[in-house]
Amino acid sequence: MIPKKIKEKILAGQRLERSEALEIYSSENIFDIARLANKVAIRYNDNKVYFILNRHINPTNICINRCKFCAFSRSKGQEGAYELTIDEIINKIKEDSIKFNIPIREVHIVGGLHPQWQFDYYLRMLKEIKNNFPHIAIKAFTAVEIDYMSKISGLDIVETLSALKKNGLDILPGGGAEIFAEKIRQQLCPEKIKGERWLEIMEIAHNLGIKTNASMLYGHVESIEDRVDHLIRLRDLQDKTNGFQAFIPLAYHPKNNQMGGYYTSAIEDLKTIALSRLVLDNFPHIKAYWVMLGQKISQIALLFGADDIDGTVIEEKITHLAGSTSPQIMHKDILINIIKKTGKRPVERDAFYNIIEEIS
Ligand code: V47
Ligand code: SF4
Repeated sequence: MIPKKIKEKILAGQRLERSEALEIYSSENIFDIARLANKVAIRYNDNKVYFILNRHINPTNICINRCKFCAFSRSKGQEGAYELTIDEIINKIKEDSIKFNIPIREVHIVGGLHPQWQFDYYLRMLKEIKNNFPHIAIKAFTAVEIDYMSKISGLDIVETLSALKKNGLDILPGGGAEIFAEKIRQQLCPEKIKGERWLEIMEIAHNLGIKTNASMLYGHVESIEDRVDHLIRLRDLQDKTNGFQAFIPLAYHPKNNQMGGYYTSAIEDLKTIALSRLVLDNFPHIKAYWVMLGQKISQIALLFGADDIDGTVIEEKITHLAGSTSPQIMHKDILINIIKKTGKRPVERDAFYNIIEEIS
């Protein structure tokens, strides 16, 4: 049972303490948790659930970090390693409207930390995409990649982000946050930037007027306390900058990586979505990423506090290589149908959450 005092606090719109977040998560009454989180979601976004026509592109899987949970990355020269040319990237975006009949509005670009690529390559990539598709927003490069680009270019983070923005970068995705707790992070990804650095880069991006997302990789070796700590650190930064658009809990996938373990359970997925909605009282959107949650759990997540189901995606490697059984692509009519069946109102959005169309 969730104590009455905590329920009243949530209904009055008051901020939850760490201990209260833990109490909510430990409750076995998932229906109570759902009702509360759904009420909060409605307070922020009415009955709307957002989706976007987007496509993912991973320019290379060659990465010097080799995080232990990652099934996507390869070392240079290893079987399966690949590098896309800028023309190949442009062609992928072109084929979306023709082959799949999807006029995409956003590209989501993340990849490995390539040992040879120069900063200029990333700038040209953005510029060429913008020149060819001026109407498509570019959400690209995690804070981990931004830190790496700053190292290879010799520029500081402000200069690195400013150059990327000048060449077409619109938004930063939320990846690379994993879990901030240092002890766990060391087990997951010892080579990766620390949680503090991830937050610092996001703060700089926000101060430059670049909106970003945030994520949390959950369901591996972290504790519930680590999850709550992660959420509270994000909430603290959002209090300062108000630069985060959406939070995406990323369900751990255990296949073909060094860590192994288990898939997350449905209960864990739904509770984590709800807890995110309840703790992140200053985040406008909570995303139920269907690629990781699957079509059915992501649909139920829309009744557990999520107000966004991401998009068409079209091609996804990171989760599929780690054992996702979701399809690669989700067409607009299916997204609309999933949302409608929850009793919510589907809303097509752009990359900045401007409404394109409310579907009745
Ligand atoms: O940063 C890697 C995670 C992230 C695994 O901002 C894994 O709108 C689960 O960040 N199991 C990339 N997760 C995905 C991501 C994302 C996705 C959709 C939308 C947005 C957004 C961001 O995937 C990585 C890492 O945290 N990841 N391996 C795995 N085995
Ligand atoms: Fe590289 Fe990102 Fe995979 Fe880590 S999660 S190995 S940084 S591609």
